Amino acid sequence: MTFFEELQWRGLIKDTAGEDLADKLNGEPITFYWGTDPTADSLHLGHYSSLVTAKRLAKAGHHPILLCGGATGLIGDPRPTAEREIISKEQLAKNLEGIKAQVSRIFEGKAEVVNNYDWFQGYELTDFLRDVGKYINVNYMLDKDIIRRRLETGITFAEFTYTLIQGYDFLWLYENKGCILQAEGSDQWGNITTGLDLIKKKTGKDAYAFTMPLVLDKYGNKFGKSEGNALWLDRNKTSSYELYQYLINVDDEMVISYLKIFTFLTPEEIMHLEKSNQENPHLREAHKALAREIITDLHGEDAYLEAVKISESLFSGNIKELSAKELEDAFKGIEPFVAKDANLVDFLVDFGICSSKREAREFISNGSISVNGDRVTDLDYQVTKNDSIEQKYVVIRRGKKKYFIGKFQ
Ligand code: 545
Repeated sequence: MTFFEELQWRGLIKDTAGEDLADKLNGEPITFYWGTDPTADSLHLGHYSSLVTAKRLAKAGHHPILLCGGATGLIGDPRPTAEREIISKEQLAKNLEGIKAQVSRIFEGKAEVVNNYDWFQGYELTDFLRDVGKYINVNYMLDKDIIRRRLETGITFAEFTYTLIQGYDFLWLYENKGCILQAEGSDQWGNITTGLDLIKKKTGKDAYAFTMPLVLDKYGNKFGKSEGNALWLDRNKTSSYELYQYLINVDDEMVISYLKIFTFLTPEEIMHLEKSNQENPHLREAHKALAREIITDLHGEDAYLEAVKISESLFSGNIKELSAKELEDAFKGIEPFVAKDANLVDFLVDFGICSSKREAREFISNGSISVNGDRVTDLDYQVTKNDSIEQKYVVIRRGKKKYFIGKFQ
């Protein structure tokens, strides 16, 4: 397989520009770019699919430029549905720092990171209209998919102009950094073609581009959301454990396509996992590999091992192996109840774990209750702060799967 064939095999190629794109990607190192706007302080798993493709190109020897949109972020890329809220300059500056650090870390410091504000700052409006505006026909802009979809509900002049700014970025990078290719998610095709068009009109040359399809789950929803919330690449926003839980539970019929998109495992390794997924699905080798590869790339190996440890301890009931910090990660998003020393029966009723004393006694007697991982069948058992984890947390399990966490004052 050539490098380009491998990209196709992984399902990473949707739209393309440049007749000899495959030769360019298979050949000598080229300079390419990928961009993002600082609309949030972290990227999420959806964005990671295209970032990891950029990293794949870099690993194949091509030179990456990662663009953070200090200028484009001031305007906002039009969404197909409605106008964006404008973001304050302070917030943008904060987000920009977060994103810059994040993308540069994912590239292990080996990518060139640029900010388009550097070439837009002080660019006279009249110069911009002469240099760029004069080359792009409004009729052509109106024909772009996203803009067409906004015509009914309306679009401001600012958002309408956005594509010229991104288009100019490509031209600027082409002329100043020898950047000949742009790679993005497929929603960016309209902006990419503006850039290709400008480059052609101003230099007479053809540049290259490709987009990646949007990553979906088996129901056709965007990949990377858990109960409606995005899974962030920032460890402080989404813990390694949360990421692990999401990845280990992705749909069986999708896991192989995710391995192709998100990991650097070789085609042979992936085909081996595909076989395992078909023949021994209960081993979940493909899911484990997916979680291991993504979390290690994003958070490092230690974080991955910790996520596995939390998951296994919760699963097997070895709660006492976990530190207070690990418990906080495991129960993130769940407000612990305020625990007090008490007899277990009262404790279960007071904190809504059982609906009545009668039910509590029944659950305890039939072995359905464990405290910090130990099954308790003694009706006189006392729950105490002294027996809690790091003098802080008590974890009650009811039945096989229901967990409750309390925090002592
Ligand atoms: C700006 C100037 C350029 C080139 C690109 C841009 C950004 C581009 C855009 N990209 C998306 C984005 O999302 C917000 C991130 C939140 C922190 O809007 N106009 O900035 C996404 N992008 C990655 C992929 C994407 C795209 O960062 O390309 O398709 C998602 O997978 O939506 O000169």
